[in-house]
Amino acid sequence: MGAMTASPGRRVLLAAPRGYCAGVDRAVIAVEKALEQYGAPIYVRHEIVHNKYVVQTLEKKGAIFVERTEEVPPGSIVMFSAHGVAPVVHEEAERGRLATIDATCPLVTKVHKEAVRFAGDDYDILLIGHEGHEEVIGTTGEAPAHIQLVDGPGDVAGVEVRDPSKVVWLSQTTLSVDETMETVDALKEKFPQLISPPSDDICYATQNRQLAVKQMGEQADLVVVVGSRNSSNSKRLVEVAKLAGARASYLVDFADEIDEAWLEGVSTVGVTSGASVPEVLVEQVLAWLAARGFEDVELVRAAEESITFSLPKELRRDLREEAAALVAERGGSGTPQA
Ligand code: 0CM
Ligand code: SF4
Repeated sequence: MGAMTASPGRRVLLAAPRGYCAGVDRAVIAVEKALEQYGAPIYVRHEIVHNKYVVQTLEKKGAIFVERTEEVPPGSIVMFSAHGVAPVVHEEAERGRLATIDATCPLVTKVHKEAVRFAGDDYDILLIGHEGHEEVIGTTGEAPAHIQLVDGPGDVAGVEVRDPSKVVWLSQTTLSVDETMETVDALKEKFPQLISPPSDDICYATQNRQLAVKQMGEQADLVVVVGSRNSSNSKRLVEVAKLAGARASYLVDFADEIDEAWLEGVSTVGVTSGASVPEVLVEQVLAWLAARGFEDVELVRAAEESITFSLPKELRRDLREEAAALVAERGGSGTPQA
């Protein structure tokens, strides 16, 4: 190890697409814009996106991340993360006299709307997703009486519904496409009349990143995925890479987490990143690899992406004034709620 020039036979396959999706880009810019327009602090309920570096960088600029709405002092501005929130969280913010900015990805909002519609038609909704994930908590909160969570094929045996002719499945946006289809097949076997969501709930970005890593995994000995441990879509890339044939695959937040030992006997390294990962972190991984003889980089392109989302409309309002008015109207000392 440690050669400073390109070594014969050593190469890097770089996935495309990788990194930021439209929903993450929008959410991160929304925090930055809010800080510019209204000044610090801007509270953010939950990590705006599941990435350590993004959170640390925004904290330095004046964002304060909290897990519960009740932690935000009355009269403040609070932003909801890209993963979405349950309606009850909007009520908490109103009770807490907070001005809100909703950075929920429009593709998560789409799933919320599907849940509301099917619950309105009195369907039993089987939500495929990972227990405890913020997005699943938010979506379930739209219709808790109608939704039950199915966390993988292993959960199917325990699913009971009121009327097997009125059942629909929906899903978290950031799941493994293949594993979800396994779960759906098992559900269909149990409930032959199960209906599918009107359009894909697993978002375009999740699907495209998995397609690229699949192609890469067929050729790479090792696949390094840049992403944080709590990032569902990033973790799925590690699983997909291994299933596609990579001998090993690891998730790292930063280049310095890569272990030299992972390179033993490796000639092709695949590199990709989750939807919440800034490109600078990938560049650092590529530099780390280049310093060890992996200088040749080939792009593995699985799809082209051009989608963008407009910023949350609340950013057009004077939220400092609104927050102050909320406190003045209903009284409040500015101290946090119990
Ligand atoms: O949902 P996941 O854990 O993959 O979140 P993330 O912040 O890593 O990625 C972007 C999103 C959403 C919603
Ligand atoms: Fe939206 Fe998909 Fe990005 Fe999540 S991963 S923020 S659902 S585009």
